[in-house]
Amino acid sequence: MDKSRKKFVDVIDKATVDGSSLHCDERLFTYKGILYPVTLCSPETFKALESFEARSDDIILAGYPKSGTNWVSQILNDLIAISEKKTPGTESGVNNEELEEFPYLEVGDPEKYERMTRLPSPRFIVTHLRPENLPKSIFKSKAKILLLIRNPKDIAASFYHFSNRLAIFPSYETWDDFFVAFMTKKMTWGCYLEYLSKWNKYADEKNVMPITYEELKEDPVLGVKNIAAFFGISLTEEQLQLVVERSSFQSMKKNSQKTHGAFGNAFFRKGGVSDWKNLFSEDQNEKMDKAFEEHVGGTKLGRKLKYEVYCKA
Ligand code: PPS
Repeated sequence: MDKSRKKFVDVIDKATVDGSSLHCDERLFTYKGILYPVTLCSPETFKALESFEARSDDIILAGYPKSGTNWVSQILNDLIAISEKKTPGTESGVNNEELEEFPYLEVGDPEKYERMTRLPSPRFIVTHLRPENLPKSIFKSKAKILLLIRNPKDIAASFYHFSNRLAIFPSYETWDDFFVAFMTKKMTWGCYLEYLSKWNKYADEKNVMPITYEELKEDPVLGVKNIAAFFGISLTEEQLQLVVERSSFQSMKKNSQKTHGAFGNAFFRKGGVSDWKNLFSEDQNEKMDKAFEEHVGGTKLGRKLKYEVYCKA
């Protein structure tokens, strides 16, 4: 296993073992009206999170589950290594294992925020949370937030398969069962369309840069360049190519056992656009089209997702 990924792999392995001894109904709990996995989050950690102190140079990636957060984390980790004059992919290019924290802000024990005060800058933080559930200091500090979004039909398709692979989430007997849960807001980390609508309020802020999974997939070179520019990281042509190559779906899938452990395959399933076409019925398409319009039609994030291109049958 990649030494720098030990914490990540340990947390996922343990959560999966703990989750498999629980009935589906016992795998989630509600905090402030949103469902979270009991094996990863807790009310105590959420309480402690309120007093988390963000720094202005924290590098934050916000994305709903299945939007490609592991992909963009790989890109950002390499960019941070480059900004520190380290070579991505070498032992000297990774953080000290002792200091490592599970990168998702809301996952872990309540003491993690105290430990995070000892991490050197820049700290890399990922979160699936909606903006109103993030600690106030994140917005006050003006830390830069890369907001990753993906078309809702592929999010649903990806989440369905993932839920049935990892016992962290409830499993679903059929796609139809999952679709009902997705549309009736019974999803872990909350309803995706509401997530988009909440983040819309921040989409114009100077320190928030929205990016779509689909644009990154279409032109990864441009995507990585834009991300680097947003965080003020300069890159040579050679470094750019290295970051793009190391974050390709093929490279990440090939490395997944080392970086994500025994469940690596589940994190890197298809890595494409439009897999939803294999699952959605005509009626489900209509329901999603209508709900999308109601929640984010005509908004900045709604337009950025190019629903007509990526979500029309
Ligand atoms: S998680 O579990 O919520 O953190 O999942 P997340 O990483 O956010 O999203 C998983 C989906 O992203 C795809 N993926 C990629 N796509 C393109 N390129 C790269 N490098 C890449 N890495 C991960 C992954 O395969 C999941 O999408 P699906 O559609 O299920 O394949």
